[in-house]
Amino acid sequence: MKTSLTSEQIQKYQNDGFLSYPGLLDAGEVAELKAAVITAVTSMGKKKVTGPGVEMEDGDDFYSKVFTQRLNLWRINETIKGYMLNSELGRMLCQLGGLEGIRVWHDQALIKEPFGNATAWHLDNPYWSFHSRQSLSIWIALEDATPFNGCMYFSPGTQKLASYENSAIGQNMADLFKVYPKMGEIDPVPVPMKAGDCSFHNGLVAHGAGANMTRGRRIAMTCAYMPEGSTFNGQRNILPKDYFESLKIGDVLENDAQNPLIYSVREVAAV
Ligand SMILES: O=C(O)CCC(=O)C(=O)O
Ligand SMILES: [Fe+2]
Repeated sequence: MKTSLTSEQIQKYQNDGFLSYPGLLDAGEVAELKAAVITAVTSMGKKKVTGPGVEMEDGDDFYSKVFTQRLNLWRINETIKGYMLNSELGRMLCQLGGLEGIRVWHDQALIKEPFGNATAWHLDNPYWSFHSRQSLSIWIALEDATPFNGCMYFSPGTQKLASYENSAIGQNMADLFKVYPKMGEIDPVPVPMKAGDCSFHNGLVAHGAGANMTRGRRIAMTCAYMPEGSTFNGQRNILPKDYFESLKIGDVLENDAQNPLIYSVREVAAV
């Protein structure tokens, strides 16, 4: 895995709220991670989130046909864990976000199946159980992602216009721009990728993806990360029932079994 960043790339991420990063994985790594993702997703059947305490299942509704979404695969597959919790990747995420430490929020395989629905414009962080202007995600293409099969699109700089209001990933592509009309005045940038390329995006940048107009699968492995020290905002999102019920608003989210710390400047300094 390539984990080096230039100062230009960091600057670009901070201005635009996203960064296209070619060549994260080589061909051997793509094959290894893709096989692991397919095995893990297949083993879950219709269950969406690994582990006890979160009973979410796929249906036949519009959202279920945006992508096959399976979360927290790192818990059931050592190969996926090795990539998503990689400390060098963690260091890179901290450089991008200007952070001192980073935890996994959740990973997710996002497979836009043949003829799958488009992913409406949305923000990520408002869905989650903490609010942060610096949360971020990696989106790794395990098959080529093109404008035909549903590659990602980002609207540069929109993270600066966002609060924590959101719109659902529903049937209307543009609902987000009813909440944030100024975001709708910015030209979106498509980010086609070869297998092994990735993007990074801020949890408050506007993004979406087109429909899959092909008969092949668009397979992506993604992971959302939470800045160390983030606090509970009262939303459950995918927290297990018992853990959710034990939390009070304002508590620091520092449960290593739920949200492992993958990199911290302080821990490196202490070694
Ligand atoms: O893969 C997609 O279609 C959307 C992905 C996304 O919204 C995300 O990774 O935050
Ligand atoms: Fe998203």
